[in-house]
Amino acid sequence: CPNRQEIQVTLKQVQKLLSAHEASCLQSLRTCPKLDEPINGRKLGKSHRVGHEVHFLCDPGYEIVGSESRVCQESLTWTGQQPTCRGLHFNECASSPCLNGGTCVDELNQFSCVCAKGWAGETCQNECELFHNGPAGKLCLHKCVNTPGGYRCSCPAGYNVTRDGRSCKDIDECATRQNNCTNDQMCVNTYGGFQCVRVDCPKIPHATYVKTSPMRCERNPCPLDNKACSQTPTSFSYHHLAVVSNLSAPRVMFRVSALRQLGDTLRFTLLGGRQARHHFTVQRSDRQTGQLMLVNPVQGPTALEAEVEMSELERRVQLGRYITKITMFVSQYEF
Ligand SMILES: [Ca+2]
Repeated sequence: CPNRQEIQVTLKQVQKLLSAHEASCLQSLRTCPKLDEPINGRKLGKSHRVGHEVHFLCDPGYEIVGSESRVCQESLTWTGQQPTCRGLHFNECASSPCLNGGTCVDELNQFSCVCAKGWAGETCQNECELFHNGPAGKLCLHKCVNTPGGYRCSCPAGYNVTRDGRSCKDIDECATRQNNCTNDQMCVNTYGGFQCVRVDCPKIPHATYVKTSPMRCERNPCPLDNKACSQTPTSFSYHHLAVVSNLSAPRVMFRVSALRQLGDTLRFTLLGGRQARHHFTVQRSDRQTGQLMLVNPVQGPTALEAEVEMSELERRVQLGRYITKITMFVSQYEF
């Protein structure tokens, strides 16, 4: 008969065996979800237990797309992607990849396009449409024109395409004699064009004016006892500005200042009608200077006029009035 110690050893061994069996039994219960066979293919390996692997094969004439083998993981999910079997004679042209009337030619695992006249590129694409609002910004500042295999930018009349081929630069008609201004006119270059301007001195009762420079008129001396004459403006200055459309506001457009101050006070005022008041205001920037501010963006094409009056006073008595007329030519475009 075995003694008590021998029985205890045997029992321990049996216990060990049983727990190992239980563990492997439990492990075999842990499986991944069932996998389907691909259409036109087969699945090799039937076990869906953790750690086991299945393989996929495609029928002759088909190629596998996706994972060729997948393993059941501890998380009870399969590695990889469910594969499909794609016919070797898959038609790459099925998705109509050739644009703008191009003809698609199906080749092994690829396609090529025979483009219609005037188109080129891998898919006969229109570069203007493809890249017009790409991450690098607008392809062309103004307009994109599709060309075979590429594009070019075009600009409106009055502009040249810049060297980089994408932007537009105003042509200075005044500097290049591409203007038809007469001898008594002055040429003012504007964005996208030019203006011929002529300054005629104003005709005001009680005073006469004479042109002292192409853009300035000064009052002839008043008779000593003519108070009405001395109240009229001492001078008129004319200035022309060219700006693009929708210029951001507020911004300083022009400064008027006194070269030397005679009286004790200088006063700056905006003259003109409602239109001028809607777009402009006059502020003093220092003791001797007033500035014309644009307060609202202006949509072109248009021309705006503003008049700034500077008056000199000595103990509240007016010594002189100086009028500056500013004409602002606003372009049709924002460039
Ligand atoms: Ca111009």
